[in-house]
Amino acid sequence: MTNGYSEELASLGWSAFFDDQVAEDAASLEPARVVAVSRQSFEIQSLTLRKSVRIRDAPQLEVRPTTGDWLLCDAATHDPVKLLERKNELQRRRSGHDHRSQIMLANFERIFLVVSANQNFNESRLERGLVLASQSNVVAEIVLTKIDQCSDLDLFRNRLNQIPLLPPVHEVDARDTGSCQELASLLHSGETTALLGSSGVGKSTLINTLLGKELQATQSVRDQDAKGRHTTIRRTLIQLPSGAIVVDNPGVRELGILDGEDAIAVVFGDITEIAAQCRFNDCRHNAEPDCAVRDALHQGALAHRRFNNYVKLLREARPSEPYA
Ligand SMILES: Nc1nc2c(ncn2[C@@H]2O[C@H](COP(=O)(O)OP(=O)(O)O)[C@@H](O)[C@H]2O)c(=O)[nH]1
Ligand SMILES: [Mg+2]
Ligand SMILES: [Zn+2]
Repeated sequence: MTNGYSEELASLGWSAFFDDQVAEDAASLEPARVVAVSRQSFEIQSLTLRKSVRIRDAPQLEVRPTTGDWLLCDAATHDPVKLLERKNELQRRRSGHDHRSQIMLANFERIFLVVSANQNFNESRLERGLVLASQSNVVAEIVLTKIDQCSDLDLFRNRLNQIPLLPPVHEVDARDTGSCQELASLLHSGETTALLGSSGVGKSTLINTLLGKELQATQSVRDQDAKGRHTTIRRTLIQLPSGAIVVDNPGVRELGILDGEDAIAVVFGDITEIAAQCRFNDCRHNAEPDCAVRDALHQGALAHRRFNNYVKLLREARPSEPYA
């Protein structure tokens, strides 16, 4: 235990969960957070320094560190000696048949699902993000950007309202500080928030606005072009003046789901509930008699799009199924 750890360490995200993992006799060890990861190295930040460590210079680590990890380092040499147990992880399924997962981020408190109020808006992608958030045991909030460019905001509000069990929505012009004030007030010192959303929706813009300066490169997308270029290559923890930590992520479209069946059941709780009324408890909602889900689809109580996405995500979540 680090004897009543400091507020400074807490502002990096340290908490009792990590403190409890430090042995009594570990005075010679210093906690450091992994703030960025690239192919062959990672960057750590402790109370005393920030430095880059090559993977091959950290042979004592059994697991490859990911952004957000906490390490214990030798207080004299600053070499990482131990990776602490993660509070949670954001994992994605790699494409292909090998159904492996990749850990993108560890130890975070919240996900902002960023979507834009334009033709890029997509309910199914949003639901995918909600499953990822539920799978990593954090609350999600939705950030609807580009409201300043939108001539029919009610259209997007209605589309959002039609998604059952939706978390709170924050409408912003991501370029405007005043517009992002309410959002900023949600972010507390030491808490880590991951931004997820397709390329071009305004994640980097939002981070710059919260920071009050241009740190993240933003891209000039032609808004008619659904595909943006990837400006954000590395995931880096960024500390705001308030002490809150934010981290940019690649597009949610690319984030495959693996082993997320429980999370899917939660996010699609409305379907889970309807399915409980089917005559057979292993009903596949295809051609079985007395299928409550098909009834709900026929009556319009359940949207076809939502049901199709539910089926698609469930199939993807099963490791035995290949995923393109
Ligand atoms: N008008 C307007 N433009 C925005 C807003 N958010 C982002 N943009 C613009 O959209 C483009 C893409 O933003 P960027 O932050 O790079 O998207 P990212 O790929 O999600 O990081 C940039 O040209 C931004 O200036 C917004 O709320 N309103
Ligand atoms: Mg970006
Ligand atoms: Zn059924």
